[in-house]
Amino acid sequence: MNFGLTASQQQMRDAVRHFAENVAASFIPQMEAGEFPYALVQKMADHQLMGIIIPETYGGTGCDFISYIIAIHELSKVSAAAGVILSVHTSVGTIPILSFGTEAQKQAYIPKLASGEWLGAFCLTEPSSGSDAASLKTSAHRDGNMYRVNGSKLFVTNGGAADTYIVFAKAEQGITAFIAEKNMPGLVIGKDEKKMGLHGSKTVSITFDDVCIPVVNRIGEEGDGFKIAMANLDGGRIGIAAQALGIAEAAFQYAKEHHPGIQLANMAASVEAARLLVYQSAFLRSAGRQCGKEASMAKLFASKTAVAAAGECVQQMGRNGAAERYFRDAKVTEIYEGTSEIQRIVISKHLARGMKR
Ligand code: COS
Repeated sequence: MNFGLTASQQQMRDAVRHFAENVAASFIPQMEAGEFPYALVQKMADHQLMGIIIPETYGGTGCDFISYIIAIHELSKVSAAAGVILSVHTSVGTIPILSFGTEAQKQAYIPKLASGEWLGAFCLTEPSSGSDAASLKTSAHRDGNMYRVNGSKLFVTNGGAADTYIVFAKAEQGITAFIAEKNMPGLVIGKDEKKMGLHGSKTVSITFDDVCIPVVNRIGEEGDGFKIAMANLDGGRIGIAAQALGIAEAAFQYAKEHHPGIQLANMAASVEAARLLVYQSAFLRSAGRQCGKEASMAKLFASKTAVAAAGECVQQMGRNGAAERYFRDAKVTEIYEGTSEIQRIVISKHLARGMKR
């Protein structure tokens, strides 16, 4: 593994760092007040971040997966909420179409998502199934050239702001993935969740009340949905690990500036270890190699490090400045896109199978 970044990856890092510090930072007060930052998403689009890993043929920026992870990492050092908006839009809102969609679906959706004209979201979790994703209850009944989709989804990041929703429902042959659009009759957006952190990032419930989704919007075959969800969550988990790394680094820097000293040594070592795990998993995914185990390890460790670093920061600083925000933002990285318990299950399944990279 090469530990250095290429010249273009370094350029990306410097450009996103500049954007985060000079543009994204100015939206923090608005986001902390609970407003979704539509104008920031537009600026992210203007800076070609919304299609960062989408090939240029579909209107994207054409960067590699490592550059995408750099972008989330740098954004999240300044605003973890901005980081998750980009991560969900890309990893689980857009990539399922790119990886598993038909050419017609790619032509219809990817250019709009890559340009940032449209925002993407992902609907897997339900009121009675979170970690046990396979037990979801939303149904999809084939009716001619349509599926009638009925059920409820919970904790949909970007929900309400998003134009497209990758939704998982049980059809005759098993869990199936579909592309739904926000204006489809019967797709009802619920109230914003009141969250302890990540203010400004939208989280809603969504009800599918007899939503007619055309068969041409089915991703893959009936029954392929679970594997599509899992395969995309591998990449999504690296994105959330990068977000957690950003929070951990920001908390560490903050503590270092205000209370430098030997008590920071453990935090420094953990942040460095998290960085290595995050970039190792990104390197594997970028190379098209198996990365399920490494993605889960990166998420497990980076989220734990973010919570510990932000906690230490509050221990030293109280709720002064950004310390409190880091603390509030860090916790969910141990919960969403698979809890830490789920990451341990995924890692142990890999260990049991003796799977190599
Ligand atoms: N990529 C591709 N396929 C995968 C995969 C991956 N990363 N992980 C599993 N699969 C496949 C398996 O190969 C298996 O296929 P076969 O039936 O052909 O052998 C199938 O999916 C079922 O896998 P597995 O037996 O591991 O599934 P389980 O139901 O036992 O458990 C867990 C899977 C618990 C790991 C899964 O339900 C999970 O990740 N849950 C958390 C969901 C989550 O992250 N929710 C957050 C929502 S996004 S906000």
